[in-house]
Amino acid sequence: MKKLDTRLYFITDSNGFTEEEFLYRVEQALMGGVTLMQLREKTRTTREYIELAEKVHQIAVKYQVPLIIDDRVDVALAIGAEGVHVGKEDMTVAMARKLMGPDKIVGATAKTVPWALEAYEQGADYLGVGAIYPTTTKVKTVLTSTETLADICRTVPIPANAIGGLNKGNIDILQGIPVGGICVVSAIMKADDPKQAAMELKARAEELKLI
Ligand code: TZP
Ligand code: MG
Repeated sequence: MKKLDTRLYFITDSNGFTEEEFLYRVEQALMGGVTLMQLREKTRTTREYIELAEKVHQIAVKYQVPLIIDDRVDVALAIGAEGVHVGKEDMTVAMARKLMGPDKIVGATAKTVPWALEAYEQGADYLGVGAIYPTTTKVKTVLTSTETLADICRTVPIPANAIGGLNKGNIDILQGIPVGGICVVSAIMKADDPKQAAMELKARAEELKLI
């Protein structure tokens, strides 16, 4: 598996799709050049989460893209995923790191510099910072200013990705901020053509020298 590349981080959302359509979209996104992927499921039972994660992981492995499991260290370990992402309501970064071991990816949400530093000190490999714009994805979050994002990116020596309402038409707001990359759900998941959407988003981010 390739090493951590946070440039175009795609977070999935299976809501509203049949499993077949969801898995098709996941594969299309990978074909479009996603560099890191997170399976994010909030309402499935453990068994359902694991079953879907196994299917998504099989696809991700084909494209050599690490799969991160949202919230659940147990699910990540059970399916041999490459990593886990934890927020303030999940187990601490330190616990996730201890359980996942030194070689797996542990990501964390951070909305302030102290919070980002704490996550880094506890062993996080990358941070997700946002929401930069209001989002239509179901999530408990508040807006994070681009000033705070920039402070975090300049303070913490791990990649910090911008997240929240980002798409190819508005990522220019990140110009000049040393982000690790961009994280999106809807811009790819809900696109008419997820492969095309991923390609265009990556091209735009490259054009703006964000990634
Ligand atoms: N955390 C902060 S905003 C967000 C998460 C998980 C959702 C981002 O989704 P979208 O559709 O890219 O706005
Ligand atoms: Mg969480």
